[in-house]
Amino acid sequence: MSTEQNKTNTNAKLEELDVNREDSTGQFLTTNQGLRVNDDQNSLKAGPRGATLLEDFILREKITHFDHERIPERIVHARGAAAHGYFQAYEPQPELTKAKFLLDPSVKTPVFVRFSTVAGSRGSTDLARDVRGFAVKFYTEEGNFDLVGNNIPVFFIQDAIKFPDLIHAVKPEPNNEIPQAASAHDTFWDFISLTPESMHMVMWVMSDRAIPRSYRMMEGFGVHTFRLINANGKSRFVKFHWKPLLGVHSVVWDEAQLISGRDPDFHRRDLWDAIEGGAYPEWELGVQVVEEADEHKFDFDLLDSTKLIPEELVPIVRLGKMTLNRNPDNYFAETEQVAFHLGHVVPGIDFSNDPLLQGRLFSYTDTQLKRLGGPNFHEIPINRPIAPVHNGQRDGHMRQTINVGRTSYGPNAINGDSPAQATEAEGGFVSHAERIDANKVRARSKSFMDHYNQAKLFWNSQSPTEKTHIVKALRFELGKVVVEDIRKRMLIHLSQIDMTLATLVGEGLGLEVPSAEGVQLNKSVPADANPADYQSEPAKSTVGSSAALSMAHPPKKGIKTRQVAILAADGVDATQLKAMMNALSAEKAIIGIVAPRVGMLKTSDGETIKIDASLQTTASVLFDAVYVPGGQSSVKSLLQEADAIRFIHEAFMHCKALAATGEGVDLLHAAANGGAEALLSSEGVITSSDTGSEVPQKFIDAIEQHRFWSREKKLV
Ligand code: HDE
Repeated sequence: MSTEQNKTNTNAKLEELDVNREDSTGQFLTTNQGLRVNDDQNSLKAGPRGATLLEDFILREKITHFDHERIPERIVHARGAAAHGYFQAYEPQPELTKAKFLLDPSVKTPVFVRFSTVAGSRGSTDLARDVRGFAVKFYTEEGNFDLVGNNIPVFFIQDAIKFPDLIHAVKPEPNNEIPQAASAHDTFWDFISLTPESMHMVMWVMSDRAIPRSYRMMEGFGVHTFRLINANGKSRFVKFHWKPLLGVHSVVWDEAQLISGRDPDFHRRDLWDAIEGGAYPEWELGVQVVEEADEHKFDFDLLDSTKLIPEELVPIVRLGKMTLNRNPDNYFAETEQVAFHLGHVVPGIDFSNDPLLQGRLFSYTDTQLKRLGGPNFHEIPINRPIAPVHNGQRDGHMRQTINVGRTSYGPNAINGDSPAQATEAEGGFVSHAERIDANKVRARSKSFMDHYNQAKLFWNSQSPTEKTHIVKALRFELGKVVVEDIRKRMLIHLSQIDMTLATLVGEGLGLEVPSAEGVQLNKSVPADANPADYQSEPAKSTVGSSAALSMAHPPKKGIKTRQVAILAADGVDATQLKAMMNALSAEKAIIGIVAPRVGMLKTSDGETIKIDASLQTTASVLFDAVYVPGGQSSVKSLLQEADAIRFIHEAFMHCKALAATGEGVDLLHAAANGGAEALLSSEGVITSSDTGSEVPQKFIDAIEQHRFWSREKKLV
């Protein structure tokens, strides 16, 4: 596909997919051979009450296809949701890279992005406490570039050889396949408590980063150190970042658990609805750049995926913006069959020797062979590059391409030696010629042996609320662990990070923090090694903090796409309702009218409005804020509904913005369960006993704050 086509407003990949789209509207039903079907209700039988005949090729075709509808789910990241969009560079970056999609700001490079959880099966809940996958396929004119990252900048392990162990430990336990999509069980914490390199990542996973409010409000990270190479062959190390333009937000753990019951598709639906509603999610792509000469200037190793580069040391350079503006047509064909691979790179992007990255370079093609059933998965429409493909690879299961000609080898003279290798100047990929002078060893570099300092950096960087949530998460997770030794070992690790953290978690578990004296904390040690060589020092007392690691600091960015519930029943005060609805709509918030039943609602001035959900079909956890307008009969009906009381109570407990006007304030009183004074005077609760013309703006300002943590009891 030419650059010219990418410069137009069309999406070259979406157009290319057209050939594979099928639309049955107005068409006859056929078999897979195109034969029109006359009777799709009855199989062919020996008489109306007789046995079914083997001859029934239509029945057999239909049932056979059905029997084979499933493919293996991803071994990790099975649960996901995806969308199409494009990426556009801000400025040409020739000093950094020769990758063409970063050189021409007029080019819109098509992308397909899949977000996921890691541990759960395909049908599991979106709101599990887990890392989120953030995988982007760029369909560039030089071939596909996949940036297969997560929403957390570090990882649990340093070497790919430990990945199967980590995943076996976190997956449901093998004897009873319990628990689904949860790390709160013995085998996970058993492994973690013996693997101190995971401690930094554990701090992130126990933080609210692991329960995002929306895929649209998550950061993304390439995790590993990569290389960018410019046209002169100059290589620099980089870390990739995605920064969401809606800011970074999470839910609270109690809410996450309730959402899992109320709407396990919460994130999937949120992404879908936002795109359908034209609120296209956006992220900026950034890089932290490290000159090769500076490779060793940090007190951690750039090749160690359990470490991040604090933004205070290396700021992020924003390269461009990604916009997601189209939902897939078919979940299976696109979201399920998309096949990402770190090894899908374009000239100008290269790898570092991070041993985790190196292992991944093997794993992704290997897994697609099994999951998608053979070596031709690159021909599946969603995986097909928009750049032309020519090579001598042939045949295999489900081959689509009809390669013409006699040659499928090179060199050849019969076809003029085509397809020809490209020189570097012609866009041929040349691996960075890194100098290596080393012994072949199975070893872990000494520079990987600091396991606690960045865990402490993360802890130090959190706000008191965030710290409280980490402590509570650890109490929850370790509280679910049955084997007490595992809890104790974890407390020792936590004490190596921060004694306050360890003590607080210990209090929740009814345990004193045991001494680390003489304990071999790292069991991830080779048989012949001296365990002392694998031991990490406790975190230094001088570790500082990094503002970028906290979700509390980034500026708040409006209330666009925030979901606001308005609780109402017949007789709702029309003036108050309309004033609020107009104000919220002007800010592009999404309003849900929630009433005791579905159908239409009569307002005080006799108008009818559509109810979006009944109190039975929704819950406050599916909204960001709640408003109760006045209207005597409306509020009277709501007061009789336990679900309405609970709605308010839960929203308050989850620290959300609440507003009420006129008689609506009575519902807040009822929900306060005797503590009305405390509730009504809380931050983020806006009330007015009359029509409250100032309430809408105050409410909007409150929603923008996302949550009012002052309502929570702090532990730290
Ligand atoms: Fe993956 N990972 N991974 N991973 N990963 C897979 O590939 C693997 C790792 C990530 O939406 C699998 O197609 C190994 C880190 C995402 O389709 C598999 C190691 C990071 C996705 C695999 C890692 C990731 C995957 C399973 C340790 C963040 C979902 C299905 C060396 C930077 C992509 C598949 C999608 C998927 C292997 C570690 C991100 C088995 C061996 C670190 C976002 O190949």
